[in-house]
Amino acid sequence: MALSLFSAILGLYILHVSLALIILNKDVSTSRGMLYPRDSETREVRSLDGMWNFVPSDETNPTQGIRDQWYKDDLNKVREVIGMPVPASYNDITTEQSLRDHVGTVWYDRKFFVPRSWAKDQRVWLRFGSVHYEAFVWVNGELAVKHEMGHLPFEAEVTHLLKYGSENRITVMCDNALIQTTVPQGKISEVANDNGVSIVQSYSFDFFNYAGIHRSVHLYTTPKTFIEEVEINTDLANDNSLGYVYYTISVNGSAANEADNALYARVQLYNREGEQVANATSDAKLSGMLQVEKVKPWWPYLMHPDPGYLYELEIELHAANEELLDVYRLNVGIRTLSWTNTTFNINGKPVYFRGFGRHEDADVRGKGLDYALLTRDFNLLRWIGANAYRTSHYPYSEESMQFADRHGIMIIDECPSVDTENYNQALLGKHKSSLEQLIHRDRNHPSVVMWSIANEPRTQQMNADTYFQFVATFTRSLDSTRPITAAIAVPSSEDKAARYLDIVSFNRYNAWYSNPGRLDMITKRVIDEATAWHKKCNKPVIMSEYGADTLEGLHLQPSYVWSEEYQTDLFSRHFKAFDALRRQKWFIGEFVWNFADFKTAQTYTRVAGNKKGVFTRARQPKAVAHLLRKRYFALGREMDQCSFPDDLFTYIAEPSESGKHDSTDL
Ligand code: GCB
Repeated sequence: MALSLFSAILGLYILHVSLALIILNKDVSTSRGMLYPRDSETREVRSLDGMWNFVPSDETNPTQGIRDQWYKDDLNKVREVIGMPVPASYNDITTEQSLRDHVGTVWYDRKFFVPRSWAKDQRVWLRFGSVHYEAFVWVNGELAVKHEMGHLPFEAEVTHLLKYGSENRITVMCDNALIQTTVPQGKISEVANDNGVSIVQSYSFDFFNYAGIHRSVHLYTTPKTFIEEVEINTDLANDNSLGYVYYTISVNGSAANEADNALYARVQLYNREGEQVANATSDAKLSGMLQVEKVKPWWPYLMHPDPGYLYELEIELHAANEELLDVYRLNVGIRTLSWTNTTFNINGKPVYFRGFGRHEDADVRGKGLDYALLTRDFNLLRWIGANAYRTSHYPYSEESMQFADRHGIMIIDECPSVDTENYNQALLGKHKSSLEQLIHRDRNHPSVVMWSIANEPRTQQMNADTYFQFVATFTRSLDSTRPITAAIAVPSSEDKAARYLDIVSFNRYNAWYSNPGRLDMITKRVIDEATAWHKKCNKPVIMSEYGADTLEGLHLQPSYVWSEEYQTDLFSRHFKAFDALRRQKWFIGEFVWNFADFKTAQTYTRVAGNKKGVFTRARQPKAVAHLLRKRYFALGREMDQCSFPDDLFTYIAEPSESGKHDSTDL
């Protein structure tokens, strides 16, 4: 009897545990609208960037502001406020450790006017480029919108919340807490300190959990009936001389007069000179196709003399009586992507990626959008001859995606899932939602050539198989025109997820985390690991991270860990492996970790952050940058016949008799 009771309890326990481990593939809500705010003859955009009032909540009382309704009045009536720039992370703006490391909620508010003319016959929208991690927004004391997920935009119609003749107030509560069901994951605990306890946020990912209003805040108007979504797909034919632009438009609202509800769109495409090269009138479903003769395809940097060619698509929405309702313009690059189990092709031509993992990170502003920094970064990418980067480890600003389109830099677009583990139902829902929001935001960018569904997920763990099958299938269902990858760090023999990818990317730190100092233990290991991945999955393979922390100005000969010489030697041993792998054809790219030094959480392995940058945090080259530049241009010349910049080589001596075979002539 006792035994059977015991087995019954055991049975129930096993059932309970296995139920907890079952993950179901549930639907997630989909985002709407969110076109990048642009002025037009029917729309007006206003920026709310600038100085806002700011106050952190007490860490031990993060919901006090909600309970006490701080949003009902000016923040300076409830607490003493300080000035805080928007956009910026708040962490490094003051001199206070308590704000740098603050865990939980902080509050922002500011006042603004909207012109009286906005009251008439139109709608007003409030849009945030990103707030990390969770945001609650009130306008004049009323809740306007809530959003969870850093690095992605959100918006709400606020027409009914605004005062058109007097001053308005906007209040934002931002929560940076990361737990096991947020993307990315983290843990919050209470740890004893000298005076009691502290709330401590921990996370395993290797970048500082900057928070705040990271990107621009816009108010913009649309007509009552307006273009809410645009989806573009492109194709090429006749040896890339004929281009096709397929468009689908969604409308929000209906025409004033029922009879006029059969809306249609007139769509025109302009080249860089502003000449119209194609036009079309949509069908009643508001979709259609434009055909472009003598098309200029979108090519990556150094793959063509005129990379990043963009057309402008002008969309006019009309009522059946021809009344013009709305106008929206966006840039379009015409290109094709295709892939096999050994290649990745753009416009039918195989691509070899030479790029970087990066971060949105800078002194003082943290992850805040900064056009000066963005421009400098793209100048450096061009200087060094890179043709790609991965948005490790979260979506980057929409403005940076526009830069990438224009400069012909290919983007592996990553969602914010880093070090994913302890797979659970709530996490899956948010992970899928992050991809849905990302794809919705970025699907029209020609620069986006691949989706990365995770960085270093713990894919050896139980449930990783089902979990990633769901995530990959979901991603593909949203966009089948781009391949899917993930940057994996578990050994190929233990991984359970790569089979669901189209392209396998792996991260490995030979002669750094494993066998530090052993430059003689790189080349073969890289070749062996890439080969093992290809053998296991029969897919193209990328090395998505390799590198060494390097303290600028530290020179040691013979090379020694942390010195500029060591980083240079370590890269060179990787280049040797990559060249051997390139001969195998299925090896399609090399990505350095990292573009620039960046801030991390405090730990004894980091000296003021991660120093694996090829550039310093101030965006100046370390010694290795010059080596990498020579390689990236050499690869560009070998594969795409690009020319060398005049200053690629410095004069050393007269070339030898054999002239062209001088060792510097790669
Ligand atoms: C990795 C991670 C990256 C880290 C890097 C490092 O594998 O993907 O986020 O910063 O290693 O330097 O440890």
